[in-house]
Amino acid sequence: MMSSLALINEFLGQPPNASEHGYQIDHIIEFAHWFMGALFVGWTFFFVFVLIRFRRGRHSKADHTGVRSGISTHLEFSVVLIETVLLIGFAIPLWAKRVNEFPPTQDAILVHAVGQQFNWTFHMPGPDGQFGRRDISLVTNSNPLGIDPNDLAGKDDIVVLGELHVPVNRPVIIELSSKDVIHNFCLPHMRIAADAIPGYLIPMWFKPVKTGNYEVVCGQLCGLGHYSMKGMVVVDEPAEYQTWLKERAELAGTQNAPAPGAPKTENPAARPEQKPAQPAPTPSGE
Ligand SMILES: [Cu+2]
Repeated sequence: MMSSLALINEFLGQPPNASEHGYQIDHIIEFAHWFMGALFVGWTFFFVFVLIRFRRGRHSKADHTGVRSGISTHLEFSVVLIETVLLIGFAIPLWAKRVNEFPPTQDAILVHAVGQQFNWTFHMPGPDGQFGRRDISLVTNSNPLGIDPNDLAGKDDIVVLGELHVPVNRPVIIELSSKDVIHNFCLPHMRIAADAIPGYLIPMWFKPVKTGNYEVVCGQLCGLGHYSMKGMVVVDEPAEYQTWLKERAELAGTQNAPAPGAPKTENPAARPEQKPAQPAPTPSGE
């Protein structure tokens, strides 16, 4: 339906859209480019007109007073008014809707995505639906997210490096954080991106409507290996997703079980008086 207008998006190199809201983003990009194109043509004609109309041969002497009518004041005021209406009436409310109105968490797939130089790690709550407590002081090579081994909620948690699976036609809420510098979780096919900032939990959401493999790129220059900071979001049919989830949960069950005979507290930082670094998983949209 928007195939002719969409040519400009193809020209700009936009990959095909795979999310529910994506066509709205495409539409605004198309609109903005065609609108700018019209302004460019209009101003070019005006420029040529002015070159001819005020040529030296016709006005050998400059007029220091210039235009005497109030038309330019009216025009400038109208431009300010129209832009104010566009910004306050449309742009800000639409943006607020996107970042404040999240789908209900019980219908959604909840994931934590943690950026670090130079990869993405995904954390899912496992069969119990609860994220285990995370503490930066518990981070080791085998526990990249610092999940507390003494927290029961974390026993079945699923941690995957680089590749996330989600089912098609279900909203996905991703809470972003970073272990080192500012990264950006950018999903071009889903028409969504958000920064991952150390010390913050930033929620974002989208609803995939097409199965397939979709690349995650880091959208912030985050260091020398930035170019290689890629991940993958695989959108599965619900049955395939359940299979993946089950495999991952079984793997997590064997990995997270405490080794027999291991000392109770290996890390002194895991003492109970340490305050939890993990807020409630419900995104508040701040
Ligand atoms: Cu990065």
